[in-house]
Amino acid sequence: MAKEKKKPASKTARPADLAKRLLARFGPEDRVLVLIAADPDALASSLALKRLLWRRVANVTIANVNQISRPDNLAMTRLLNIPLVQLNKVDLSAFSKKVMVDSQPHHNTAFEGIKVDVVIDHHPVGEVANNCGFCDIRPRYGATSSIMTEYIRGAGIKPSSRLATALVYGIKTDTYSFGRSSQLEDVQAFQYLFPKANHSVLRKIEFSEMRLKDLALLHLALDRFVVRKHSMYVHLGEVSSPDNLVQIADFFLRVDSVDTCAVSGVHQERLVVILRNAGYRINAGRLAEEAFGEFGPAGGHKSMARAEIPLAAIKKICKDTAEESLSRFVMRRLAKAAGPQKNTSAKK
Ligand SMILES: [Mn+2]
Repeated sequence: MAKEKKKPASKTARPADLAKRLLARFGPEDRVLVLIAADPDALASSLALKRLLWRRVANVTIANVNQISRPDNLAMTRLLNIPLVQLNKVDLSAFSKKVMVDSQPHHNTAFEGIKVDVVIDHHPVGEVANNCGFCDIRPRYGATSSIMTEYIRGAGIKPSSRLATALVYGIKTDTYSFGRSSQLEDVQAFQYLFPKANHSVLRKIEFSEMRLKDLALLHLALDRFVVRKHSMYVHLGEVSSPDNLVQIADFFLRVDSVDTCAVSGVHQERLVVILRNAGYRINAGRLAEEAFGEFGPAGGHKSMARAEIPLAAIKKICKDTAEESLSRFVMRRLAKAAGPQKNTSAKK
């Protein structure tokens, strides 16, 4: 009986056996704490674990270490009714078992010193995780949601549409809709879950890109934008977070005739420029570097780039830091940087 304890959760074990071994670690008296760093994959995985333990333990509490701020994550927790508590408000001694999904103890300083009994994850294996009683880490997988789907199926559970929706979104998010780091197992889990998901809820979660308070800035952007051929630009003045500039840039790319866009604003004495590009001709990273590299950190890749210029660095060029001066500065630098690219290809 004792020999079974040390055995690591094998990657080749059958899902049914694995599920059995996982569930054998819990008893009806257990008060279980599930620790997560809340993102769609972690949220879905915690919901799956809660389902696996349903009627097998006294209770399950899901605690997130981070503050959720992304609109899609907020919509997901609200619409799928995922009960969460903040980890720093939790009395750890009130729980007899601690489980970590989609994370490992070394991922977050807030996890330090917490002895976990079970870890199920898909990130590269860290040392601490190996010391826990039941450890199933499969770095090959694109999402922990895919692993959890195997547990659900292995345990003979038919997932509710709420759980299926969560897991589908978890897999989609972590694999960038199978654009990268996905495996056959992720596809198989997705295929199984897809018909069971609620697609209008799923679409609503995916479309949740803004908070209500962000609409004021969108209003300003729609009021001010300029279009030149297939490019769009707007300067938004002082913003509370550069993330707001990203939202507007992503929104502009929804316009069919717009391939490239730039959105700028001021945050903490820095002029932040966000570039987005979906066309073939332009390389956003190179454009950012050429236009703004001499003033501050600037770069990125073909489709996304950003520059952060200390306002002090452009003092000599801009006569002041009024919105109009900054807007003109960004437009001029971008036009100049984009110019020679066209010429070199035409010279040939
Ligand atoms: Mn994940």
